[in-house]
Amino acid sequence: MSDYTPQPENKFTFGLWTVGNIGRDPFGGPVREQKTPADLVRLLGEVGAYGVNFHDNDLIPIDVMPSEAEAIKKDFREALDETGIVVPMATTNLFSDPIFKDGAFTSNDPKVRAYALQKTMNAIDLGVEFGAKIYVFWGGREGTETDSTKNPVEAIKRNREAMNFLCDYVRDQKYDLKFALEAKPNEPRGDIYNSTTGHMLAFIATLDHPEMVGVNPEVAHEHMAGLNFVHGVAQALEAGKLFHIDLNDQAFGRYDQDFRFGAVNLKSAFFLVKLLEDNKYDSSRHFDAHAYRTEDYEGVKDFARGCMRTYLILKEKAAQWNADKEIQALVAEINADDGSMGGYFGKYSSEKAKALKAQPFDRSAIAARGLQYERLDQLTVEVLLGVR
Ligand code: DIG
Ligand code: MN
Ligand code: MN
Repeated sequence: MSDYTPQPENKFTFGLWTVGNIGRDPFGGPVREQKTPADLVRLLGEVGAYGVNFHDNDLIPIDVMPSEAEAIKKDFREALDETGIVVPMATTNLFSDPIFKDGAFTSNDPKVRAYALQKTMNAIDLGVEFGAKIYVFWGGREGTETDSTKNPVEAIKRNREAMNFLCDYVRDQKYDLKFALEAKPNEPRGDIYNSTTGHMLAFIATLDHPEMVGVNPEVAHEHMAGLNFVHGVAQALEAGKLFHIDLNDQAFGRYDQDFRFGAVNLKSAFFLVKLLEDNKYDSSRHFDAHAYRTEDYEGVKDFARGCMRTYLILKEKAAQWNADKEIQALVAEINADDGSMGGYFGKYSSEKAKALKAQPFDRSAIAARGLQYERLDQLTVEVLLGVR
């Protein structure tokens, strides 16, 4: 049994906006004082995080004077040096300023679309300055409240044009940087384009440089769409496109709750950790979440520690599941193969097709087999409940 202390190799990261969330919601103002980026880095150092991520304006407020920006960056750099915290990912805030009220890259106003490209290029420069290797795009305002306002085909083309331009910017600058696209079905817009990780994977395939672009799936966002998050992540992994991941939790059928990792759906969190660890996922484990509005900064630290502890406990449970003799015997039985069908799989041939069309099958005998999934799932639940 480990003591669940986070280690650098876990690559646990938090955004400045997560532990720096001051508790505003649509029905109430702040409940915590705003901390500086440097102080948030120190808080993350105290709880044992590996890295910190930021939107451009989390670090440098949008209208700050250049001299103040330099002072903020200096303080931030000092805190990074002091704590050893690194910056694996950066992103652009293309959703807070009123100019983005109707989107950024998909806005109907070409001035907004052009400004969004300028802001993103500057934000990419800032992220690279602090060592970011992954750049996330979350198009929070790229959507509509009514489809009378925008041709959805045109919106896709505008999104693609922006992505292609920015991929070429990164290539032109010779930055060692990859893009990770983050989907969300709605909120703050009534509907957001490229609403799930699956949509993003399809969109990436249409870009000029798809090799530079992957996905950043978020638990809460796929749950908002009523989807099995583990299956979406598995599809991204299998396609070699899981460049980053936003871990948190979310009750189905709710607004974006961004709860502490594992706070709601422990079983799906377990299967997610098992998938990531079994597949030796090696990028950041980013907790894009925030503490309850009820908390002070000690509670924020409890939140951050809880995210990391729950991940490490579930990582240990996954190893236990993989080593459990009764479970593994069942898994072997479920996947038993007498080799008799082997000649029909793999690459197609007309001989295979001809032979398979002649192959007799005793459907009722095959269907009569009991698969023991109830037993396997109960054993899984008992691993999670700590009684095995
Ligand atoms: C929200 O889930 C989004 C923004 O916070 C940010 O752009 C992205 C980075 O993880 N997640
Ligand atoms: Mn979210
Ligand atoms: Mn996110």
